[in-house]
Amino acid sequence: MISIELDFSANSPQVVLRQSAKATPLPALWLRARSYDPGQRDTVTGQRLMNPHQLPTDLALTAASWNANRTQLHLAFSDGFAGDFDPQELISGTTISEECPEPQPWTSDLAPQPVYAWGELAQDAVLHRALRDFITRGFLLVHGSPTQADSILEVAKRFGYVRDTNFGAFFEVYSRPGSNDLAYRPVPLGPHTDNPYRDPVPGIQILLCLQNETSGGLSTLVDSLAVAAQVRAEDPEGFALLSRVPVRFEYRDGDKAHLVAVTPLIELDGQGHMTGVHYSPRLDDIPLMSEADTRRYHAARKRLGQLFEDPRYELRFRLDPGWFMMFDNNRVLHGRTEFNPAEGHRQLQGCYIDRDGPRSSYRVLSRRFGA
Ligand SMILES: O=C(O)CCC(=O)C(=O)O
Repeated sequence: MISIELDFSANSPQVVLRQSAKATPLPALWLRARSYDPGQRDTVTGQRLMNPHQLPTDLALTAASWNANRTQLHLAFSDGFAGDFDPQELISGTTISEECPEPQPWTSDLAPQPVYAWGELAQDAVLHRALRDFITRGFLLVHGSPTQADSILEVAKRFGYVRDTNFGAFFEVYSRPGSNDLAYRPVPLGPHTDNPYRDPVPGIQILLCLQNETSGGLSTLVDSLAVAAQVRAEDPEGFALLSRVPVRFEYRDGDKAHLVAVTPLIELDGQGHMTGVHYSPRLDDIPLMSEADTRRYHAARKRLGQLFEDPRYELRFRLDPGWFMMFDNNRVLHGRTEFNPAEGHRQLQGCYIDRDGPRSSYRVLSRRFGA
């Protein structure tokens, strides 16, 4: 049970968050910035009309009281502001939340897999479920989608805003000699994340199959969260190195593009939680370290690479025309097996969208469904 209480035992009143025996005082500066008074925040957008950074550092509460049925707190502050506060809003503000479900790491035995029919995603209730799966699992498989020359853009717009790059708004994945990326040759592609040389890295990738007449070219997906958890358990020091040592990633395309980004292989968010990897062994250079650190780093990276290729972590499937896979480009590595272009055509189209699109739609739909 969590509640808000008032404490008058000191010189100035205190608002306290009570969780069983634990009492956490809520600082005056924190409270003052959370005011939803119409003079402090725009009533439509909820955006602040005042700048809390300018409040006096020694701001204090001067008075505090409940209304008759204890649904509102009336607080007065030493800068002269006084207003009403909703205790439930204060309680929810005490935890920093993205208001999205937590990731659920998976391995090759994932069941059921998040598979949806394109037509059904037009229903908001189905889309809401699919978005929840996408956020928890990091990928979706969808069948029955259109396969016209630019259908990928229609598909992408269902989930977010298309991210244009030097490859264009979308790119064609079929075999052509002399092309500007190994993805456009029939060679096998080990598990990787796309474009680690970009800043920011594309958040989400969609790969839509338009034609597939070959027996090879099977698609693979691997959850880096599951793999890295294993590496962390086996070698915590190695995991720490992978999340700390900056790696240089580079891509050149003649005089059209020269992209360079420097970032650790394991990606952590601002709160220290792992969100994914930057992983493309074709494109990375590690910095100069001592002999011992280089070996330690190498051992951890080698183990990570072994597990990325381990069938216990991998989903492997065939994309037929009308199927697409959409995946978090940092969390879920993708790859494909070799194929023989002499067997027939294999054509995929790909594009990128930012990570925030599906999360935004999920929150909007959650509000609508009262979830
Ligand atoms: O051909 C495929 O299935 C995958 C291509 C790929 O990995 C990419 O475009 O990044």
